[in-house]
Amino acid sequence: NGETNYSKAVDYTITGIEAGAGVFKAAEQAVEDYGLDGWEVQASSSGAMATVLGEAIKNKEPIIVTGWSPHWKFAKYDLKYLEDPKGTFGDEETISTMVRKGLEEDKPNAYKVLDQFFWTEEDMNAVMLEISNGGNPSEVAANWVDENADKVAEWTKGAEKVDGQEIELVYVEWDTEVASTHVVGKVLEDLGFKVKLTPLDNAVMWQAVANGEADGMVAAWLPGTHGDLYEEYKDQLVDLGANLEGAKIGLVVPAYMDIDSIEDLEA
Ligand code: PBE
Repeated sequence: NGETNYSKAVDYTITGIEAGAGVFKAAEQAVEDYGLDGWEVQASSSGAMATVLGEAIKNKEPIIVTGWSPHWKFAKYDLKYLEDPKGTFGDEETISTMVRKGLEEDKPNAYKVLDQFFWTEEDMNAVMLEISNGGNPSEVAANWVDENADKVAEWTKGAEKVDGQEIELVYVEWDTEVASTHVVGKVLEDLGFKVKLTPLDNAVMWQAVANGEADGMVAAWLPGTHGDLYEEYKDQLVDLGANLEGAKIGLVVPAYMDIDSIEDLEA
């Protein structure tokens, strides 16, 4: 049947991203949970995954990727999540902000902005799409901040200007996090901070905030995607809560594939 052909046609391979990503680990768990013996989740990078997905779609070929939303790929291509009746990928998630202990005392104005930072999937999509179309992340973020003064005013409410105080935000080079981190970074810069944005691997990002090497991050996907890292570090971090709601991870395929569920895949 068609499903068998799809499994064979993709060579029993799920096109993954960085091995440290939560969605990569969840995909490996799905292989186990759904008894997909002989399947492989191929480690790659978010950028390479997006390129391979684009090429497959251009050629109308089948492909299964580790996916997440918000993400510009849903605006650019007609895609769908495979149903996950066993719940391996979890339900709706929030993206949360985590800062180091002591930040509130050391840099109260930065703390205030990070605490108040909250936007919507639509906001994030606008920034992500422009970056995916070749925009420079800093420039795209600066334009968004200029054009959304009302929203930014909510985030900076009660925060005072500073004079060159340093602040370091860490992130992973996932499209979502490139967008959010550059926007928050720009807002802090406009307040007078000297902002450093440092891309790291996922586990290292969590560790850097937990041990106080970095000031904070806006890239914690919870409760599922980064649940293991949150458990490991939550006592060493200050959890400032959600900065975006309605995020999701899962296995994603082009809509032209006649398959609906992970259960339709065959070992
Ligand atoms: N992601 C994007 C990350 C979180 C943000 C879904 C690729 C992950 O899987 O860890």
